[in-house]
Amino acid sequence: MWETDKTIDKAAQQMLKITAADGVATVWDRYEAQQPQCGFGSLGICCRNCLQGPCRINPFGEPKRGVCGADADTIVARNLLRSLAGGTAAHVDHAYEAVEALEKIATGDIDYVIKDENKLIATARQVGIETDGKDSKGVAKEVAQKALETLSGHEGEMGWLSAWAPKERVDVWRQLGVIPRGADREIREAMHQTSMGVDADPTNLLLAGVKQGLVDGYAGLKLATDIQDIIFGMPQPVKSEANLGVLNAEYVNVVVHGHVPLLSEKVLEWCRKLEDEAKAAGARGINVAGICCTGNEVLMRQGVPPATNFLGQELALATGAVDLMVVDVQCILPSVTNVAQCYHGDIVTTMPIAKVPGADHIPFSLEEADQQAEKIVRQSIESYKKRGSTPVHIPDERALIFAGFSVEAIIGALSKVNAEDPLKPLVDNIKAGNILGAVATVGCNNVKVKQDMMHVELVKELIANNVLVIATGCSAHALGKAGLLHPDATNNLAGNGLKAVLTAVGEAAGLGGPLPPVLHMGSCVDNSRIGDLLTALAGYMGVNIKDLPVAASAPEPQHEKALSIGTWAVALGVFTHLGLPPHILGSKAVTGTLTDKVEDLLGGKFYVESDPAKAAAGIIRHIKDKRHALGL
Ligand code: NFS
Ligand code: SF4
Repeated sequence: MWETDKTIDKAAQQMLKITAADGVATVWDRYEAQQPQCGFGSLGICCRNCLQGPCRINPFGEPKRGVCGADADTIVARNLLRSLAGGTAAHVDHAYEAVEALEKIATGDIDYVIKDENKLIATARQVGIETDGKDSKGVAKEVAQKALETLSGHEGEMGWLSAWAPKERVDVWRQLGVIPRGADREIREAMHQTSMGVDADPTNLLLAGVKQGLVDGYAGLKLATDIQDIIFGMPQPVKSEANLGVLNAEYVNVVVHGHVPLLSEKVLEWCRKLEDEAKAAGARGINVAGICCTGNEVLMRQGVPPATNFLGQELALATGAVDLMVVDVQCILPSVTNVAQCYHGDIVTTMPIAKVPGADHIPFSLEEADQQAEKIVRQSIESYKKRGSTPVHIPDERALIFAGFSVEAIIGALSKVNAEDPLKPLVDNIKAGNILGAVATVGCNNVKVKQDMMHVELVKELIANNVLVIATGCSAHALGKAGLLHPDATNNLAGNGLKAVLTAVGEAAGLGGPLPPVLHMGSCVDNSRIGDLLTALAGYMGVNIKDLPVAASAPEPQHEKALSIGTWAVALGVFTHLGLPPHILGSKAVTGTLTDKVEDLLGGKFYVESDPAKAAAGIIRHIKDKRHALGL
């Protein structure tokens, strides 16, 4: 039963037996081969930022300083800031692609359109653009211009932040001197600040880290979500299914993997257009499934079923049923080509910065998006024809899920209970204690944790204690596979207070039953929706975000992006749980600041706990403390 030590996902367990029998290495095997992992790296006390190194600090004795004189605190803080800049750069680059698309839509030379004019107008007004008497392309052009200033401005306060952040927060950040200018300038500055012989002051480095968190939140997450909503439409509740059982042997199976919906939306469009060609090739049609966050994007807006999350990507290929996996950027294991070679299926990379040896590269551009998507889908049909006698093992595992809970969709459901004052039923129930509080579970899988276990165990405990959960990213995938994005989970697992509220809202919204106990809000960039919801709730209750009975959790964080998102959450004043420590434990000063002292400055802090029951207890204790402070 070794496979149950690696994952709680039944489909993944079945596939692991197959890869083991076939002698195909997966992420779990490579993790084992890495043992023991380097203790210096784990503690964050190695530095290779200059050619006099690499240097490492002995946590138990000498040496206490690197060749240049940097001590453990400096090295840990510097490494953390570099990681934060890495995660932030990924989100900001993603946002840039969406902004570039909006700009080109406005000037009329690409095959994308504006699907949500209301969001365009609302966004324009919020960032201070006069919209009266202008057509939507004119407004789009100005919005794109403002967005570009947020990305590349060299002075002043970041526009997207000023437009959206609560005033109380802006004052706190301004006092600390952490309000960012343009994103590119701040990311560049973090790289400079951490280079040899620049900043040695851990406090100053950590404050720069907070600034990266704000860049991530506003120029990454929020900007990407706003522009993607404008181009692809606002998510509305959808039903779908999750897990490898969504693959279908009788269809051409196309898997979209990566992060930016500019590619996946086009591929989906062409899969629908070329159905007949697939049928002519002997298939029953084309079946599209998603992995990682681009999977969340097309789930939220199009109902495309998610096949699996981060740790399952190789296992999807091992089914032998994936005819083509097309990827853009982020969270793509370089091993996917090996696994595909052992089984079946083409791996197609599309971005100039994300190539994988052994994959086919079809460069994707906004100008030729249609031609390229068409080419990719045609290639998937050709690949299907070559499937031949490859054994196909699709685990019969799929769970029904509901997704698409944008803030607008949640308010829409609540307005069925109280049309005049939609937030009132939610807030009244929080005040009355039927809902104890709310927790956002976000982020990745990490091979160091049994796949999905932390997400699922933590959330079961929270909902049993009447905590409403909202989820994004690979956390939402994990919870979906485990049945927690379905109304049955409300009936079977939620505490009585939470169950009663979700039932009342679900019935008023015409679902004929409760809402799920976990509301799927989208991809990792959609964490901005959580920020919007918290801002709205705090505003409605007349308190600050840091006073709300809420928390965030990345139960199985893996990517640098998860650290940047977490830092933004802490900067907002949110108590933020991590199921694994980042590589900072080699500095007591840095660890102590992030898990304790920072609370006095920002109202939020990190809380690290690897046991799901203890983590739930810690989060619930925090929520109860906040309720108490509010007199609830
Ligand atoms: Ni978020 Fe998404 Fe998943 Fe983690 Fe990777 S897919 S952007 S980084 S692993 S949640
Ligand atoms: Fe060593 Fe300092 Fe160079 Fe880092 S910057 S490698 S600690 S000499």
